Amino acid sequence: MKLLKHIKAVLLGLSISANVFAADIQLQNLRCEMLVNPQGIDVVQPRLSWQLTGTGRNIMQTAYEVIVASSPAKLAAGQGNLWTSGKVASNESVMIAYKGKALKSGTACYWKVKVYTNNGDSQWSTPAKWSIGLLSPADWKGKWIGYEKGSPWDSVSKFSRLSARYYRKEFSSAAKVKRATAYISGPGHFELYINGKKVGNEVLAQMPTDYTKSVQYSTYDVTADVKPGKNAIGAVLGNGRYFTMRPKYKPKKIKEFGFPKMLVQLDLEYADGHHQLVVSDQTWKMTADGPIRSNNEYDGEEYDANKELTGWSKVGYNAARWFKPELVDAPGGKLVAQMSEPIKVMQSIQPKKLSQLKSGTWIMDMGQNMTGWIKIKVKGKRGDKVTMRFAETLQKDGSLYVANLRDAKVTDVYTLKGAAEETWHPVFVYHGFRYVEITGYPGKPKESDFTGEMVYDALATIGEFETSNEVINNVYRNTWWGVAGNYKGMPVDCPQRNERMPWLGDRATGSLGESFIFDNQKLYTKWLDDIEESQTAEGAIPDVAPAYWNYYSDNMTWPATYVLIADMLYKQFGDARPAEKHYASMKKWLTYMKGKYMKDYIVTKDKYGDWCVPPESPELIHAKDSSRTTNGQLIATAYYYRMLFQMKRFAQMFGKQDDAKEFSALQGKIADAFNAKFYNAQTQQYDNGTVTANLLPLYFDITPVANRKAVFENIVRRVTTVDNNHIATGVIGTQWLMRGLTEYGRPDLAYRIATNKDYPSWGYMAERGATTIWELWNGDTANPSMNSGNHVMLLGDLIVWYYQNLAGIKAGINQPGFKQVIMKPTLPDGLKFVKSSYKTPYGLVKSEWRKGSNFDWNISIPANATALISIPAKSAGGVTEGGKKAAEAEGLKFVKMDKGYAVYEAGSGNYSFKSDL
Ligand code: RAM
Repeated sequence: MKLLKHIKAVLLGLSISANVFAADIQLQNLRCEMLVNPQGIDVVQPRLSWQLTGTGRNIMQTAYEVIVASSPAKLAAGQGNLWTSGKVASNESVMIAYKGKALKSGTACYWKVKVYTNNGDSQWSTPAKWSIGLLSPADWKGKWIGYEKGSPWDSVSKFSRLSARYYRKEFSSAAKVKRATAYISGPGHFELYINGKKVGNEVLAQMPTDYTKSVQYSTYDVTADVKPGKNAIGAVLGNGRYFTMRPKYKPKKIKEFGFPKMLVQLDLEYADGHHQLVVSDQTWKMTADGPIRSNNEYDGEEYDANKELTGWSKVGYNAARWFKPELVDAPGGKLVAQMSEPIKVMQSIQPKKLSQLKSGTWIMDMGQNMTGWIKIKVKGKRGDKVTMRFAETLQKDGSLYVANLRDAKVTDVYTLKGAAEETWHPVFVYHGFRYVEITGYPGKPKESDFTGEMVYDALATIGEFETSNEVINNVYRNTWWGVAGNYKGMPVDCPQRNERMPWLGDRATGSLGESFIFDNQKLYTKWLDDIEESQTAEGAIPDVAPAYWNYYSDNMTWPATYVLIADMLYKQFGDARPAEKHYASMKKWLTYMKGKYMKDYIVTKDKYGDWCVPPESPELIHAKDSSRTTNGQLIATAYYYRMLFQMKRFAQMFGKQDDAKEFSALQGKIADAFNAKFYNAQTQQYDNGTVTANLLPLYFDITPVANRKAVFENIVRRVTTVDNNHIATGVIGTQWLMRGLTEYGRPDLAYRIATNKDYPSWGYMAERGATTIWELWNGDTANPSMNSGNHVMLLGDLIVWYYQNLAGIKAGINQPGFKQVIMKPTLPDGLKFVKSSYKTPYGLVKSEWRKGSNFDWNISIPANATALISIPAKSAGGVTEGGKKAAEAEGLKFVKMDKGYAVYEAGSGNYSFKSDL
């Protein structure tokens, strides 16, 4: 292969240097702001990333060259009229800041890159593209339009019902457009149409925010949709999180924004350079009397096909009965570009079973607790109504179990028009369900009449993980479904009941585990902005952000997620910008909590305790037995300490030495006060000795070195005796448990907890038929008032442990974003193999090991990254790579033997190790 390339190059008359084809360097996955196809972004110094691949080992980039041009032709000609970086000596290939000409609103940027390595150079990459949105409010020429009341058929009451609003306008395009760009902000939900065709393939747009603080807009390249001559543009607006007016329904709790509204700007650019704008204003027409009769995230969507407005977004539609929209106030927040991946239909699922419950009532099993909707095919008479209700489980008699949905009605209704065949799915709602009750279906429904569409943010799945243990594999699979389904432009706690709220605490450590499965960088970057926007002037951070529910309870543990996620984005994706951007707000929060609640260096305020520990009796939601629960002040103070540890690192990163010193000094005082108050020197335990009470100070390094062994032994004693080798922690303790047990030398105990199948355990959930993760350890028996079947908060650090400890894939702290990969697997007895891979910003890391009498380990390190590899081995001499002594292998450098591991530095490439255990 290499030889062939060589010959080809000679034939082409190129000069051959020994190096040029050695590694066959290819460039792939060009990204701007880590998005594959970013349109209309409002970052004026966007960051560019690329990945190198190549054969052989130890490939490091030595320099790069980037060209950014304002047209494809210029780029092809090598004219970087926006930016020509020149040859920059650097090994950085992730998030390189653009340093070219100032980028103006609407600019399209075409770019390519070429790299030089220690092992040959690449060709220029294939081109990639990004575009800039509307950077200043003055760029928006349109007006916010809407309709600030309900229609006669609506009911703005407890179960608020509002029909969707349809808007349209015709316009003429003088000639063929060179480029057409549509900008739209349509909170709660919108669908945009041009000439009868929906623009883009996302669903449930606009991304949810606190619209009084910021409101997002989306940008689409619609060049292909606009024709010379007459055109029509249209939009449909749904409620989403904007229209949440449910008078008399928890009025203090729910934040209301008003009726759906929109702002649209279509920019037509012609070959001669002139622009024509089509904008939202009172020349548009609207109606609320269309087919979507009602839409409400919790209650469902009702669609009457007899009300269809056939051709409404096409030229020539007769809109005589439509009326002029109102000019309305802007939502209030600043307009910002959508910078995270949109929500899409990500998977289609065929039902597993459809059976008749009683005459006219059918129950369908999707085989999977999923989020999204059902697309139906139906044939019947005009006026027939098909009703679908959704639930996670069934009752004994086979009917839906809806008690745990509280008062969410989760009911979709389709009224037939009587056509030969009708297909339909809702567009402005989603449900969390495994089972569907179907009534009113004309004739006998067949499974093939229904398709489940799984809907979540279009994040790539970037991790794979499989082991020899079935419980672990099942839990991992259930995690995938749970995490994916609870991404809805923000991480929500659950997708089914009348809640679906972005609770901070649920994702504290979970977000780190999730980042091994999904490319969630942009989603969590956006969420940090939501959290910052929800901060009060005094500095309080709520438990739910955006604060759609008003929960400013001033605890430490839920808001701590703000700081933990900034750290996650830095470590996992190498992005320090969020930590830097939010540093002042995070510090402000800590100052606020200290001023208000710290007495003698103890934080006196807590709200949730170790939320959802396994209770003493099966029907309980929360334990009442005080030997199971953990002191709230202990939790709050330990978390404050941990926050300071984190903030100290950020302060050092950003050159804020005074802050770092201050945080450090406060840590010392808190540790002293904490140990004085909670540590019992006699029993060598903290407070009442729960696993959480001992684990937090131990894992956070509050425990003095001299006491650590004893405290850990007490944790082990508690787990093995009182807790009978089972989990006894809730949302807080579980965040550190698996790593804590493993790092202090008892991976076997962590493994035991991870592989249990009986109560309480993750395996128990799977054993009881869960296909996601439950809100409660006793989710099968607890009171339904708070018992979701699809909550991810109890995962704690389980997924982190799967990847970091079992697969042994971890980001190097000094070279974050996996520029350096720390590879060190833990081998608990009983686990025979792990097969895992992870797409880091540099490329694919693989770890596949198998343990028999020997240890076999195949790994891959991407180009332009390095690794520190720890191979379980009796001695360095017994380690081979590719059949040869590892010390002699290309790309490897032996560092030391360390507690049963032979440690090597490695460059990129594929390695195949064997060692004797
Ligand atoms: C419930 C939810 C949520 C949790 C809060 C404290 O409403 O279970 O996940 O974070 O309580």
